[in-house]
Amino acid sequence: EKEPVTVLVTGAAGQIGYALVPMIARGAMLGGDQPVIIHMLDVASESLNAVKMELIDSAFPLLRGVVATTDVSEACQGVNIAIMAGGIPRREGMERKDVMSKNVSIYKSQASALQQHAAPDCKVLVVANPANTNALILREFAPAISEKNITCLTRLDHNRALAQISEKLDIHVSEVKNVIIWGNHSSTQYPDASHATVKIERGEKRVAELFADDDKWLQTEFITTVQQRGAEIIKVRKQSSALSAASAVCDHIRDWVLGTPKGTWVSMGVYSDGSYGIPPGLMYSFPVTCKNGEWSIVEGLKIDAFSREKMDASARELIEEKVLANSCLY
Ligand code: NAX
Repeated sequence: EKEPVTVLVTGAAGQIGYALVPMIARGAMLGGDQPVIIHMLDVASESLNAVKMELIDSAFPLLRGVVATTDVSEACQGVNIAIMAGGIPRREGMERKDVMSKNVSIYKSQASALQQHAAPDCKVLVVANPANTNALILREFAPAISEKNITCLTRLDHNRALAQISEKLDIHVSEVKNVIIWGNHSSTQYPDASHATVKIERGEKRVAELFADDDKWLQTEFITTVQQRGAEIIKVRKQSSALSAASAVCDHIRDWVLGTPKGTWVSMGVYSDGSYGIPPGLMYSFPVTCKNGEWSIVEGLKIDAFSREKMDASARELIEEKVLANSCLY
């Protein structure tokens, strides 16, 4: 039998945490043959303990241990994978920027704890908003963790983009691939379908070709629907997305650890190396493929003027967030 993998979930008493921990314990993240130990951190100790009780009561065969704690060092001890969903979320009517300073201080201190106590090759996924900038803060205060091991979640946006195309074309979502979310996990993100394809009888067809009669849709409604989907869920549900976010977290880690299927890329927020003219030193969502536990940015895609402008706009917002975050630090 495989050695258990230790997965940390911060904010585990929150909505995403509650949806996520059973998925991890069922093998949706690391596979049905991979035992796991789940470490849960939250400041809400009573509801956190209740989650632990429910995990125990579920009698998950793959679950080899549960730690529920309000102590950051204990939570980070020996973790192989860290899902950082803890923080102060954005509520209806709140701007992302309002929540910046609270989250910056959380990510600064949790970065140090991870660097000190986690496994040296721990893979980190930041979910809590502002996700890209929280990840950047984490990177800055955990210099011992390789920058290749710090990412943020844009897979939910990626999945939403696949879903919109599948709904519009009335085909199954598994037949659509290679959309891209560029940039920030915010309303400036650029959902790009210009390289996306759908499966047809013998091979693949470009999504853009299928929309030849309605090519405006891909450049207008598709983009705004994906960008605004989070806000739409909040409006209808009175709470932000949780089950789809948890599922996207599992997709992100599974593909990172086990690899992306041949010919398929996914979107991940990663440290920019300057690819596609995006300033190095930003956490920016790119198309990536994963192999042997490492992601690499898909290079060489053609970028037209329409895309360029949108990609740069999101980069500009991330630079502004970075400046704002730095001003919150001292
Ligand atoms: P909740 O408010 O339900 O849960 C957050 C949890 O974090 C709470 O239980 C809270 O007690 C805990 N917490 C607060 N401070 C903490 C600290 N210092 N250490 C540990 N835990 C702490 O929010 P939820 O809906 O679960 O969302 C979690 C985060 O994900 C939010 O920041 C949210 O904005 C973000 N999201 C990011 C998404 C993405 O695609 N990147 C999509 C979904 C989600 O909106």
